[in-house]
Amino acid sequence: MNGTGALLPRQLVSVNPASGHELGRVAVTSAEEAADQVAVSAAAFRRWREVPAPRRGLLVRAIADALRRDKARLAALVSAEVGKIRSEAEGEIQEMIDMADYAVGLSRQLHGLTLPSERPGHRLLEQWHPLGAVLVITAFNFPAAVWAWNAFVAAVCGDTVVWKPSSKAPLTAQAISQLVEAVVSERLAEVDGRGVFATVYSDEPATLDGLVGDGRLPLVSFTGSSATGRRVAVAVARRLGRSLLECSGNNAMIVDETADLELAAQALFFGAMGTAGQRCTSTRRAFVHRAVLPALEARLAAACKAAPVGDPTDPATLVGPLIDEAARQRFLAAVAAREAAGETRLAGGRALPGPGHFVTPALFRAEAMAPRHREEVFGPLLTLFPYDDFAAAIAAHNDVPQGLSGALFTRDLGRAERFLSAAGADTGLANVNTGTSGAEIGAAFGGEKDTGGGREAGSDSWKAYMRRQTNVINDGAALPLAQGVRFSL
Ligand code: UN1
Repeated sequence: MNGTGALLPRQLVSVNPASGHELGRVAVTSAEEAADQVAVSAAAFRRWREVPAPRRGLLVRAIADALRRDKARLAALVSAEVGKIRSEAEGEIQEMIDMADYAVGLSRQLHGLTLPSERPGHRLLEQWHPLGAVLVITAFNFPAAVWAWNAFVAAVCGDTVVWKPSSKAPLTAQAISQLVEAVVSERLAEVDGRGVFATVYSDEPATLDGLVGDGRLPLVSFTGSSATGRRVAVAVARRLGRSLLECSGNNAMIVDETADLELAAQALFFGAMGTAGQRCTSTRRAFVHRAVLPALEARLAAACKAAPVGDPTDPATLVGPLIDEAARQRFLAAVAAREAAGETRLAGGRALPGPGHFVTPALFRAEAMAPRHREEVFGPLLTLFPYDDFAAAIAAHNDVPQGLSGALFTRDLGRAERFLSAAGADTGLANVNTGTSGAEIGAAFGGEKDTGGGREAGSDSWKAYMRRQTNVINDGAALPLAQGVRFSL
């Protein structure tokens, strides 16, 4: 209550995880306002779906231009709000730009099919129509790019987008939303994009429940933990909506005895410690052939000990802070559990004093997988396991509930093929001689099992944002029925 007795809206407080300082606040969208926004987005959809797709692409192209102009400012904000080092924060805005460029091209390629009919004078078609207003829920670790994966594709497909960003990164979402709003109003004469993009800011479960249960949102795209993703999927399924899930990862790399160890070490170091280990594609487990384990272990331990941890705006820093104190405590608990279980700590795993939620990159060696290795840890932690048999290494690689990304370093062609075969990695992304994280947008991104099965970004991921319609056209003078059925007057 303020002095006049009126209720002030609650605010999301954005805190710089490196300094602990408040960066700013954003008013929480109430459940009623969120429902009103859905109504506005659903109404805007009815207009937007009739704008020709290549014209819709023009709006996304203008947004890409604005992002290019504003890249440095937005990257600085991502860095301040979620603690990414400068190069990764710039990479995140670049990922948005790449996605926008991709979507512009896609706006002229939303192709259907023609199929032969069994009936004389008939033709079968398949075409793709816009779906509706789409809810996009994103996480703190990619506070900008994951929205772009969804929003730009959805927009060229003729959908409108309601964004529910992470409550830990509201300022990034606000800056992007303002940039988009400015472009939409500048371009009104060219293309009417009013109501195509909207944002609701909330950390209130009732608002989230209201949105995911709202039948006016035919698709819910969710990025976050498997636990929350499961709840979202159930709520959306109850109303027979569609969900597109990008949930947890717990990714592994296999390094065999023929591998280029220097490249493998670099890929493991970036995969495990980059973004302070807070990617869903981060590498948490490495199965290393026993013959090369000592050499790789020494190389990685040295890298972890030398890794500059600290202020993400310092160009020398490689490992910034964890997002908040709760995240740091979870990381330290995972380290403690590994020590208690008798794993060998080769480097790091300690909290650093001072403001900010910093930890040193943790490297462990364990003899074999245990239940603790099947849970996702969101922080800079890598466990090395020795292996003797390649088939057993693939089995261990797959022996987790999650199924996002996997990697193999080898010079053996047969093993590379085996890893990518039906009996190989069970992950949505599987790489040879490159790491688990850092996917390009041109291909489909997503994973299996508890990761949720969704695919976003490139390839044919756009089909998730459209409805398929099968058409039969008869240009003949008769009405033959399929399967030879006779039924005439
Ligand atoms: C995520 O961590 O949520 O492949 C997405 C990558 C990035 C996307 C990660 N392009 O690591």
